[in-house]
Amino acid sequence: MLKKIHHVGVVVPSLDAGLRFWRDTLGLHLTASATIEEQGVRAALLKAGDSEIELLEPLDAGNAVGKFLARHGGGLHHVCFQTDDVARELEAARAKGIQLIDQKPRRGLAGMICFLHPKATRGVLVEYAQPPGE
Ligand code: CMX
Repeated sequence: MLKKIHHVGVVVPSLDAGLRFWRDTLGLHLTASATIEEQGVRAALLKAGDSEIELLEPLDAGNAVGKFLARHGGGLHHVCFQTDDVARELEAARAKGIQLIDQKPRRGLAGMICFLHPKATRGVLVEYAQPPGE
């Protein structure tokens, strides 16, 4: 079951500059940050009530997030739904013929995650996440 919006992903040119606005100006609490080499990003999660904002800085201008930054100058990148069983949600999406990016869940900053292709949703990149402890 998709329980709630876990986070909204936002691409920023620089994580430090992003934190200056989202953490220091808006006052959101930083809960986690990491470099995720296999995704080619530095990422940070900031708590906003029951949900979070995930800031993403590309490590390389040529990767997918780097191309997004070059094309749009940053901004809203994806929406992530929380689930208690990411593998089951991924199988359900596959069974419905939804175009997938990930064929199986993998580890991300928000726990075990997978992505659906934006072409399947008419332009919105969707992530499912099963946080640790779910
Ligand atoms: N939202 C909506 N559409 C997007 C998009 C996004 N965030 N990023 C790219 N697209 C669209 C482009 O507009 C383009 O559309 P058209 O073909 O209509 O022009 C198409 O996808 C291809 O764009 P691209 O720049 O050539 O990008 P790629 O195909 O290399 O990659 C995507 C696109 C979605 C497959 C890739 O971004 C991906 O695999 N994303 C999932 C992983 C990810 O985003 N990781 C970072 C976050 C990590 C984390 O949260 O842990």
